[in-house]
Amino acid sequence: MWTRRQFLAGTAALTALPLPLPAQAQADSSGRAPVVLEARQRAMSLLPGSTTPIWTYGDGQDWPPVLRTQRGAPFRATLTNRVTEHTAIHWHGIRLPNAMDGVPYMTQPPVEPGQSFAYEFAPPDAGTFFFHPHCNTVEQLGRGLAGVLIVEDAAEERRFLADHVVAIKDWRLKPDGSFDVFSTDKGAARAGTFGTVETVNARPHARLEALAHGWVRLRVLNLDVSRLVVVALDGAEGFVIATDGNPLPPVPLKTWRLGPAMRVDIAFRMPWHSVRLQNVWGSKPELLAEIAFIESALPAIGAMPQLAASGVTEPDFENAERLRFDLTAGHVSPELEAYLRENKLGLDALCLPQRTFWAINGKSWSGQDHQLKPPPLAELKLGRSYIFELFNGTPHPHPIHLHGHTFRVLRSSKDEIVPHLADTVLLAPKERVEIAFTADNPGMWMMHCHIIEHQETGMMGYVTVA
Ligand SMILES: [Cu+2]
Repeated sequence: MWTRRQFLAGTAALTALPLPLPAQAQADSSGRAPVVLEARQRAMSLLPGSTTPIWTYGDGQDWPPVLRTQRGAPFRATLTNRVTEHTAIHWHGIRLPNAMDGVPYMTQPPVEPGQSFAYEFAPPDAGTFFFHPHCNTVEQLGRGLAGVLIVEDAAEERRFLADHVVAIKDWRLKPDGSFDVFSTDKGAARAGTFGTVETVNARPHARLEALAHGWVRLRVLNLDVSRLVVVALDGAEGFVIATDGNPLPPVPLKTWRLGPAMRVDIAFRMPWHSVRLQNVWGSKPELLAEIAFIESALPAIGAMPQLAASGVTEPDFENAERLRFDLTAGHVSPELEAYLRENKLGLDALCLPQRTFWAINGKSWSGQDHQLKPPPLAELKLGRSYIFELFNGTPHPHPIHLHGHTFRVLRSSKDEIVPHLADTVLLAPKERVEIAFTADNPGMWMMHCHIIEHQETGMMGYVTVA
């Protein structure tokens, strides 16, 4: 299904794509070799004059690795673990069968060093997705274990002339290029422990190109474990065309907030001068990507390519059940205490029990792993629609991610919301947000903060759908 070159093409390539897709990308993958993903350590230069022993699924030259597949077609990938601890792959945002969701102990056994695990699913939605481990994530993702999964829709008639990945991720490095500690109590109990080296596509910023007058698509992904960015375009009129991979009618882009794990696809027509994608979160804009123009004979007319419609079922708002989830500071829940008592376990049976800083509905589920499973946050009925009312009662923002489902972000107590589909929603301090979805995917689905240290110190739970 994949040629080695396609897999290694990485992020820098200019994909000029009004052309038909290569035959192998359209073919059914059954009978073909699956994508080979080896999680292994490789040397990569992130700081001048030094190398860093990153963990990656790629070849260590380009980061992140980028896979492309077709909507509705079988996608197969074999993970082989060549690192020193167990791992797995969670396919973030993909509405897939529960057994393919990649949560160790919850949906599959952990993949021990030397072992392999075969993933297979047919992605039902086209768009910009990514994949990463769901165990000891602050370290495994911190070391670089992540990749981009682009799902294409063969029904989309016209493609963007330039289609670029812009992957934001910071690295916690010492001056010699080696990794610093991935988590600190100070960070975990507050807004997160931040990287020391900020990168886009593993460079200080991305340098991209596009033909003048052609339509450009930027697939912007926040793959960092902690950092929030607010993206804005300088030099062209941009449009938001997809959120977390899901299309929406183009909305003029002023600024767009991206918490960890969130994605936004931005379209613009390339002018005869360079365009800059910036992070305007701080006091002064920070360059994320510079898009240089290539002279062209393209006409200045022509409409923006349209994305194929989403296949997500609209919730039945009239009959939806409303459930409330409060995000707060944490403690060890009475249930967890009872479990420990019944099983004659000490607090040390919990991973890092002293580091339980966060909770959902008063329940903390902490630890780098999911071995000790509390009761679910909610038991959802298969086929029923739900409105989740999320409230952030803390002084820090939290991007909340629900597995296995794509929800509609309805309203916020703070901001005017552009209604959109998402798998992760960012809540500012004291913000109340409503999301709605149809619980149409059976299984046990994680719901957690994607500031990974918050997840691993308590802001994690799951819902069941049956
Ligand atoms: Cu959080």
